[in-house]
Amino acid sequence: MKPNTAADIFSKQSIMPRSRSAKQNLAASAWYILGAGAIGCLWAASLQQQNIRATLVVRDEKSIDLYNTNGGLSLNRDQQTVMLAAELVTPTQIDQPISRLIVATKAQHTLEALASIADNLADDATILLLQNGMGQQQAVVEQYPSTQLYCGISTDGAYVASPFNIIHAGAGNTVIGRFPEQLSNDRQLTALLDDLPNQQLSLETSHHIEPLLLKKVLINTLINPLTAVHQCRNGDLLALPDVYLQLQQLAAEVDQVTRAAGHYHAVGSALELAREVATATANNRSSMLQDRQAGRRTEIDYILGYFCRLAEKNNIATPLCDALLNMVRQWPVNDQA
Ligand code: KPL
Repeated sequence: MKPNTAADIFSKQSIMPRSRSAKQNLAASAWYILGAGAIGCLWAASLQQQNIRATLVVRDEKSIDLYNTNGGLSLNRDQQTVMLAAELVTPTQIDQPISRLIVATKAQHTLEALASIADNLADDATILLLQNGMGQQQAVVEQYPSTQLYCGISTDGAYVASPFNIIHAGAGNTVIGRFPEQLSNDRQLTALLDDLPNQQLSLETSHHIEPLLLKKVLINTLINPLTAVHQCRNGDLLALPDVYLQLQQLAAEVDQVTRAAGHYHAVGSALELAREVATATANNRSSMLQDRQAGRRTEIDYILGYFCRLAEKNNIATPLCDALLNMVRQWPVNDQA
């Protein structure tokens, strides 16, 4: 499938003929997964354990070598380690239409990752985004308008101990819904859930995923940048008085933005939400702190950046948000990381 260019998005020609239907090919039951990080590998392993075919799409042959050296994909859950034989391909090795796709990359890599497999993507493919952040969902809808987009919000705690060795440290749950939510359909949502690893992971569906996405991005906006700046665990945001003051200020700015944008009734008080999650995940190192410490590019533009853009649109001054955004953007990035 050819992605829409910006010009296409605003023209009528963006409605593409359905040349390759998911129902017409045998690959329909296989999931392809973009992003071989903790969540991508956790889902690949969980699908595999439930006898649903899953193929991880990796960037290059180097990743395939790493996988072979590891002897497969290892998943540690409940103090037990299982070794699974996942299928791995690079984008150029894909020789079948992709009708089901999970995207578990960092938010900022979504469009680039989709572009790498776009030639194989069925026009009516089902795409499930398992990511943090806001902004990328709309971009996918605009660039791939004939696909069926779903988003999952997960509280599963998983990390990569070393390449292709995944620890599922905290069993959470994942809520999945159609994006945009006006297109939500009972039958399709139930059918989707049946084809996901619902025996290995705790999965739920919702017809109203948008407020949940907003809440999640709000929580990440409060917790991730401050833990990354102060290099502290989530619980320290509440325990360290100077840091807690900043959390309060940040929450006050975010509340002003959600009020002005008409989202406050859906998400509620930012400070309350952040306090709840920081308490429940007190011992966690946030994903942004992990990215900073590993020299990876952070998802700041899709987390705090989302609120800064919303603030600007609504003429709200957000000095702490802006300062944090600039600070995090300037951290050095090691592109090999
Ligand atoms: O989602 C998270 C993250 O670190 O990205 C939270 C909820 C803050 C848990 O650490």
